[in-house]
Amino acid sequence: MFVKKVELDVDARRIADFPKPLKSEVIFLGRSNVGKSSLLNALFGRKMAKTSSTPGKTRSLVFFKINEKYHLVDFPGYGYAKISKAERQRWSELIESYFTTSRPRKASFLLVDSRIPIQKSDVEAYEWLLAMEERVIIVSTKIDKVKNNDLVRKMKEMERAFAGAEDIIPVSTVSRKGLKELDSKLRYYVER
Ligand SMILES: Nc1nc2c(ncn2[C@@H]2O[C@H](COP(=O)(O)OP(=O)(O)OP(=O)(O)O)[C@@H](O)[C@H]2O)c(=O)[nH]1
Ligand SMILES: [Mg+2]
Repeated sequence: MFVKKVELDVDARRIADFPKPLKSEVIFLGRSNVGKSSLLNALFGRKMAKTSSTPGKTRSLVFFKINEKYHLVDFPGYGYAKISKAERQRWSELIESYFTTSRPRKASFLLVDSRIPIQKSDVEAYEWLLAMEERVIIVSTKIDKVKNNDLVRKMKEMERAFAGAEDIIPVSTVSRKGLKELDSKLRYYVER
């Protein structure tokens, strides 16, 4: 495992809360409930990020300090209809301000739910990241819920929808498939 030590550094609700940059940083984004916080916990080897079966659990930018020199950031999910307009506005301002601030970001891990069709919001998020010249790694989540044949087809769809991504990695935090590969990708990007 790449992560040897993890601490909650800052739970940022406003731009003023963002911590001082460390050596490097990678971020985890995706629709609400796609499994961002669960995946971080799997990479940490312990439950540090809050998870929930109801969407909209993560409501801030949660900066975890790992191995005393890097940040991994857990983002609030997009595409969740049930939050108030004001709250959604606050999240999108927070997320946009994150990208306008200078950070030592090495890569963005964009999580996409393998159980459902690729959503317009996923493609929009992907294109938005590409337009900002981000290195994007697509993580196809919850593959324990998808039959092998369907997964092969799904991966082809993702290759088309996310052409230009650095990589597409299928994972499950339940069966733990793909976690080893993801762990080594994380190390690669954080240390590059
Ligand atoms: N079957 C299955 N369920 C998963 C997997 N990963 C996460 N989940 C479940 O999906 C739900 C949402 O997980 P979270 O990790 O809280 O999702 P999130 O993307 O952080 O959600 P928000 O913070 O609301 O944006 C929880 O009920 C998890 O147990 C997986 O690999 N397989
Ligand atoms: Mg979360």
